[in-house]
Amino acid sequence: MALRNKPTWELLAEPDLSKVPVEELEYDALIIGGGMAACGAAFEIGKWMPDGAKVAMIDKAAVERSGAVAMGLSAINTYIGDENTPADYVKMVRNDLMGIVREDLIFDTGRHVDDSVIHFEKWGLPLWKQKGSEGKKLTEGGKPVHEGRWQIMINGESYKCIVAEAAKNALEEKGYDLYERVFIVKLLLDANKPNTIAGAVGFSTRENKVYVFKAKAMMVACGGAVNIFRPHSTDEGKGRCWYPVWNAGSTYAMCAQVGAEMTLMENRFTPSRYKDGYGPVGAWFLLFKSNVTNGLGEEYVKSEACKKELEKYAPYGTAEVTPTCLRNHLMLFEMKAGRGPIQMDTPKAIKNFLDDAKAQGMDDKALKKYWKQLESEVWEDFLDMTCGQAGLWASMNIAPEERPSEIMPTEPYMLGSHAGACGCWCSGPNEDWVPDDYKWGYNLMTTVNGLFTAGDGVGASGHKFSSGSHAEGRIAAKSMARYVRDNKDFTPTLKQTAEELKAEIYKPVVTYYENHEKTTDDMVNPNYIKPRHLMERLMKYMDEYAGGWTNYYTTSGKLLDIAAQHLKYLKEDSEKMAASGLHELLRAWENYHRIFVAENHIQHLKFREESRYPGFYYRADFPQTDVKTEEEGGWFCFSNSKYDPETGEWTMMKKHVHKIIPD
Ligand code: SFD
Ligand code: AMP
Repeated sequence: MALRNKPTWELLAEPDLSKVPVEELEYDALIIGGGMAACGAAFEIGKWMPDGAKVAMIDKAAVERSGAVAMGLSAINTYIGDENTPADYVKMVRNDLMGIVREDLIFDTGRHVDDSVIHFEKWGLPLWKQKGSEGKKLTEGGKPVHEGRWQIMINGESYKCIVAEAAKNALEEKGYDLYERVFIVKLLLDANKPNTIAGAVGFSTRENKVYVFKAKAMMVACGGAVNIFRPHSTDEGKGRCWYPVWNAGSTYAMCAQVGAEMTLMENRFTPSRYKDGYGPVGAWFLLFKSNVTNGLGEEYVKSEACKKELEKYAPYGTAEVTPTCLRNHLMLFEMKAGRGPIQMDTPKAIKNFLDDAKAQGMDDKALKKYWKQLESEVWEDFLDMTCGQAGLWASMNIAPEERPSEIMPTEPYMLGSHAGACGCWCSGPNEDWVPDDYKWGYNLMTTVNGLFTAGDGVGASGHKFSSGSHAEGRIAAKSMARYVRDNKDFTPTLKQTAEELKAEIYKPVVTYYENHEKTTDDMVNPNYIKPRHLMERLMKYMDEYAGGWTNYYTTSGKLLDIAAQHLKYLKEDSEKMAASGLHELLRAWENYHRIFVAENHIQHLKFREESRYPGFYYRADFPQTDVKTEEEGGWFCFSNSKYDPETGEWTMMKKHVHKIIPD
C-alpha cells in the first residue's frame, strides 16, 4: 500500500524499504520540470533528436497546471512585435537590471520569442486584438493590444493548459515518455567522465516508488524558489505567496550541487503587489495608466525628494523607465519616512478613462456600456491569473472605482525569468559576436557537460517571462539534441547503486517511523523535525538576518554571518527531518533544496560589497552602487559561485560584463 498524505498506520510498526520498488530507466535526454521552459523543450526536441532516440519529461506535478503559469496569466510580458527589435529588448532588460546582464542570452531570446507567441495563438490562446484587426491572428496581420511596450493582453486563464497540451502532443507524436508527479531529488554525475551529467533520481508523490534515470543529457527547468523568506501572511494564509508555492529552488540547488557555476545569486526578486492578495500591478500601471500615491495622497514619484533618490542611481535611476527595484526603493523611501501606505489610485485611473470617453463625445448610454467593459477588464486581470486577489476585493467590499488599494513589496523570491536575474551561468550562442568567455560550445549548457537549463534556471538574463522561457526551452532543447548527437557513444555510469539512492531519498520516512511513537504530538518530537517547522525556521533566519521584509530588506556583513551560522545548525538538524507520508517527503526534499539555495544566496549577498539592487535588498555596510568594474577593483561585474561536489567547498569569483549592444 502506498504512503498516503496521512500516515498509513499499518506500515508504521516497521519501515520496510524493500516494499518500495525502484525503477531504473535509461534515456538519451531528459527534460526535468514541466513549466513554460520545459513545455517549450518538449515541443521542440523531437525535431532535432536522432531517430529512435529516447526522451522523457518529468514533472513533480501535472503539466496541465504546474509551475508559475498554473493559475493562468492575463498578459504575455515579452513580445517584440513590429515596433521593437531584439536590440531594443536588450537595452530594456539591461536598464531594468542595473546594467549587469548577459546581453548575448537576452538577444538570443529576443530574436526567438515571438515565434513562441505565434505558436500559443495557433494552439488556441486568445490574444486581445486592436480595433480594426479583430479576428485576425498575428500571422494574418492581427495587431495585439499592448499593456505596455513589451506586454500584450491575453484571455489567459487556460494559458498553461494550452501550452501543456502542445508539449504533450509533441512528446506523444515521437513516442517519448512523460512522468507526472515524480519529484526529482538530485542529479548524478558520471562515475568515469569528470564534470559530466549522467542521471537524476526522484520519487513518485502518489505511490511508493523510486525512479533512477540515466541520461546522456538533461535540461533542468524547475523554476525559481519561494518560501525561503518569511512571507507577509501568517498561519492560515501562509500558503498564499506571490510566487507559486511549489517551486522550491530545485533548479538552483540541483544544478549547483553537481558543480554548475551560478551567477547573481544575490539578486532576489521582490515584486510590488496588491497587499495580501498579491494581485499583479503591471496592467494597472501600464494598461489602466494608474498612479500610485503615498498615505498623504501625494503622487510621491513626482516629488523632488524621490527625484533626488533616483539620481543617486544614475544612469539607471534617471532612465526614461525606472527599473523595477528602484520603483520599490521609492515605495520603501516613503514608507520609512512614515508616509505609507502606498496605494494604487484605482478610482482616479477609472475616472480618467471615463472622462476621456466623455470628452470624445460618448453619450450616457455608450458610457455605461464602456464602463461595464472596463469593469470586467479590471476584474478579469485578477481572475485570469491571481483569482485570490479578486476574492479578497470581493470579501473586503472593495469596489476599485471607489476605493484605492494598498500595494507593497512582497517577501523576496529567487528567480531568473521575471524582473530578477539569479541562476546558472550558461553558455551563449556559438556565434562570432558572442565574447569567448560567454560561450563553450552548446547554447544554454551550464558549466557541467550535458546539463542544460532554461527559463528561471538561466542567470543574468531576466525579463523573459512566460513567452521568453518557452522560447529558451526550445533553444536549449535544440542545443541538447546536438550534444546528444555529438556524444552518441557516451554511456552514462552512476557512482551510487539504486538501493543507496533509495535509502537516501526515503530517509525522512524511516526517521519518522523510528521515532513517531516517542511523542504524544506528531508535530513535536525531540527526535525529529517536521518539514513545516524546519521551513518556518529557515524563513525566520532569512527574514531577520538576510534582508527580509521585516527589516525593509536590509542586511549587512555581520547579519549575514549570523544567518550563515544559523543555516549551519539548520542543515545539521535537517538530517532529522521526518516525513509521515509522501506529501511530507515532498516537503522535506523541497526544504533540502531551499536550504541549499539560501546558503548560496547568503554567500552572494556577502560577496558583493555594494547595494546593486536598491529596493530588492540593501547592504547597510555598503549602501552605494559601484560604477567601477572588477578590473578597477569595483563591483560592476557578475558575481559567480561554484560548489565543489567532492569537497563541499564554495568558490566565489567576479566575471566581466561585456556590453554588446551600444546605447
Ligand atoms: O503578473 C519540478 N510570469 C509572467 N509571465 C508573463 O508572460 N506574463 C505574466 O503576466 C506573468 N506574471 C507572473 C509570472 C510568474 C508568476 C509566478 C506570477 C505572475 C505569479 C512569469 C512566468 O510565469 C515565468 O517566467 C515562467 O513560468 C518561467 O518558466 P519556467 O519553466 O522557468 O518555470 P515554471 O513555469 O514555474 O515551471 C517550473 C516547473 O518545474 C516543476 N518542478 N519538477 C520535477 N522535480 C522537481 N524537483 C521540481 N520542482 C519544480 C514544476 O512543477 C513546474 O512544472 S506577472 O507577474 O507579470
Ligand atoms: P507585473 O504585473 O508587475 O508583473 O508587471 C507586468 C509587466 O509590466 C512586467 O513586464 C513589468 O516589468 C511591467 N511593469 C509593471 N509595472 C511597471 C511600471 N510602473 N513601469 C513600467 N513597467 C512596469
